[in-house]
Amino acid sequence: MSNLKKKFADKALPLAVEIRNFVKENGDIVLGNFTVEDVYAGQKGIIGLLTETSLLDSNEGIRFRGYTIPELRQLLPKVPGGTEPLPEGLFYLMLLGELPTYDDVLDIQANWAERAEVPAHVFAALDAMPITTHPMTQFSIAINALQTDSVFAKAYKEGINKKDYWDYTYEDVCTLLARLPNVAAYIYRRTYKNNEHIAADPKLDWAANFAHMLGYDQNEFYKLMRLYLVIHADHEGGNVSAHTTHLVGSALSDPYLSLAAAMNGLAGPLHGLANQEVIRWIKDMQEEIGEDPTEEQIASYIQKTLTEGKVVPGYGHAVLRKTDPRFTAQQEFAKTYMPDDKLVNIVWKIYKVAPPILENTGKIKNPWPNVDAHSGALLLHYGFAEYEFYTVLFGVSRALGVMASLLWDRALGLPLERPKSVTYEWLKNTVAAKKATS
Ligand code: HAX
Repeated sequence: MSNLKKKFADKALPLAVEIRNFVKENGDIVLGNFTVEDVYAGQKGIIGLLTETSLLDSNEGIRFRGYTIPELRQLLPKVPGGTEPLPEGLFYLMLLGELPTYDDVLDIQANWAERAEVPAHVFAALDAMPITTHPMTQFSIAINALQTDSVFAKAYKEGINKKDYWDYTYEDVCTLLARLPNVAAYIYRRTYKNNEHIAADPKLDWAANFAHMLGYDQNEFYKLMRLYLVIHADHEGGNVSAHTTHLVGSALSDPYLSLAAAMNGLAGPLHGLANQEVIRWIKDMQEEIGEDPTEEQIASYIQKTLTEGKVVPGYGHAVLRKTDPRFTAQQEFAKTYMPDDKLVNIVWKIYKVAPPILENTGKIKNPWPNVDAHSGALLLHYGFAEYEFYTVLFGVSRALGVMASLLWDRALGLPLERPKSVTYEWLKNTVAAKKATS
């Protein structure tokens, strides 16, 4: 058994017993209630999910197992002489709640490298798709195609004790995470680079190897990829991709099926697709106004977007109420490596101009930028211009968080998710009955 797997079992299995006892003892304690508005508000703010890997505060932003992004940039292991944290280390932290050593990260790297070979039929499935298929659709298809190797699905079919679910899930999670960069790089090279593929370099870390297979071998791009894959990894449990993983996984769909479903959610423009939409929106603005729009011109383009009943991509959030620290981390990276980049400076101008305009609408709850407002400009700086691919990069990263959470779901024996829905008729009758008695 690998070190990480043993440490996870030592931690998770006793905790599952402790939590079961805690719920038995305290299950009747009332913690909240719901209103009529809640029924229509997309469950925002309703506490009904358990996610251990990260927690989001609306003003401060995300903490991964208690650590902010600036803290992670300091504390997670880096390659010797490196400046950005390694995402494998974040996976370890999310899984165990402890900071890894560099050796722990090397262990994960070696383990994932052994599992990374993608079965040929996955590439054949991709090759059967028209080249114009959106990269996120290809990504979802590829993850479903990888499912043929699910050891959880195979073991379940043969019959396993529920106490062992976590074990098979662990194997699937590690194999899936090991293969995702290869699959994603294949989609990129197939779609945009003449089907000319680049073999993995096992000497590189997970993020740098991904950059290498995509065809971006500059050291600075490796750094960007490490940072990118860390900051997009998790955002507590209620966002569409994390929640979908948990929901689909709660039916004991294996990690492949759960992640493919999550990626279909990430592919929505209000969620992960916003990163491509930001660049598309800026390009459209440049086409209409010119390469280097002034602040006044940007302001009127934002007004026009709102008047046309469209969203300004990269701004707003269902939980956050301040600038997303993931935006700030990327801005800091840009200030270090590309302070004079034209597109990056447009992103910064939008940051200056957009919040007061959005706030003045009186209805947008969060006028500040989210993670997607900045990421595309960084990629474009290095010549990574195929913006329809950007959400796949997000997906590779998001897999780290949601797969760590799924593993906890199975270790804790969390049940099928099945919230109650009601009809409008039910609501009207219940409200009328309540009013009559008050
Ligand atoms: N531009 C224009 N209108 C916006 C807006 C924006 N950036 N953000 C919110 N609104 C509008 C909503 O559409 C809603 O309008 P209606 O009442 O007419 O339906 C109103 O303001 C209230 O919305 P809200 O309560 O502030 O926001 P929600 O929690 O409903 O939605 C969203 C949060 C992120 C979906 C929203 O802010 C949005 O659409 N932003 C633009 C798309 C985007 O950047 N998405 C990425 C979010 C981060 C993420 O998940 N990354 O993957």
